[in-house]
Amino acid sequence: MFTKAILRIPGSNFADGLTTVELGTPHLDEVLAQHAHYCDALRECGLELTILAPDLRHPDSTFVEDAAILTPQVAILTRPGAASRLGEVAAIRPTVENFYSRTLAIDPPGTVDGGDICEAEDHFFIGISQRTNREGARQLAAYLNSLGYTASTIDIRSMTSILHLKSGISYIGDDTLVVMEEMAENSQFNSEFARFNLIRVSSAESYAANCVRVNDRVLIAEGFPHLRDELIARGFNPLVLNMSEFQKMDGGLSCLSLRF
Ligand code: CIR
Repeated sequence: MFTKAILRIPGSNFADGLTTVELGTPHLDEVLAQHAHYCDALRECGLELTILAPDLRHPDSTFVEDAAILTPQVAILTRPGAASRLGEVAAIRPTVENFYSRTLAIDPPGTVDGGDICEAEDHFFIGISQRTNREGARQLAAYLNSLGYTASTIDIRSMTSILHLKSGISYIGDDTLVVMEEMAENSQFNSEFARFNLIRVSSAESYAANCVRVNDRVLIAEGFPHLRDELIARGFNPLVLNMSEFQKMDGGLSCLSLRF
C-alpha cells in the first residue's frame, strides 16, 4: 500500500526537455491539464500528495521518478545519466528528507535514472541503459542487497525504442509483470521474468507497457484498449489517463510521481 506521493508541476519550458521521439511539441495548457488529472487520479487512489513548484532550471524535472528510489526503509538519491538532469537531485533532496531520516546516494562515476528501476516485491530489476551505467547499477544493487532485497540487471541498450527499463516493463502486483512484446520475446530476459505471470503488450501498444499499480488501481495510458481489456479480464482495475503531452517528451505514467 502507498499512502503518499511526490510530484512536480511542469514548468513553462517543459518543451525544452530531452526527447528522442518525433511526436510534435507539447502544448503547455494540455501538459498542465494532464498533470492535474494525474494528481487527481493519485488522490482517487488514496494518496496524500506533495506537489512541488515548477523548476525552470530543469525542464525535465516534472519526471520526478528519475531522481530518487524510495523503499519503505530508505530513500536512494540517484545520479541521472543526462547532464541536464543532474541538478534535479539536489532540488528534490529536501523534500525526500522530509519523509526519510535515512538517505543514500549514487556517487560518480555511477549514473542511475529511477525510470530504469523496477521493483517487483523483494526483487529489483535494474536496467542498464543510455542513462544508467554498470557502476551505478553496482552501487544500487549493493545498497538494495544490504536492505535485504535481491537485484539483477537487464541490459536494454540494444532496444532503441525505449529510453528506460520501465518504458518496457511494469510490475503491477499479484506476481504480474506487464511486458512489451519485444522484451518478452528476448531470450536474454526470459529467465529474469520466469517467476512472474506476464501480460504481453503488442508493439502497437508498447507505450502502454509503462503502467503503475497504486493500491487497488492500475494507472494506464489512454488509447490502448487491448491492454486495458486484458487487465480487466485478469481482475485488475485500470484507471485510464491521457498522457499524450508527456509521451512527446519520452515520459510515461510512472515517471510523474514518486510513490511511497
Ligand atoms: C528525459 O529524457 O529524461 C525526459 N524527457 C523523460 C524522462 C522520463 N522518465 C521516465 O520514464 N522515468
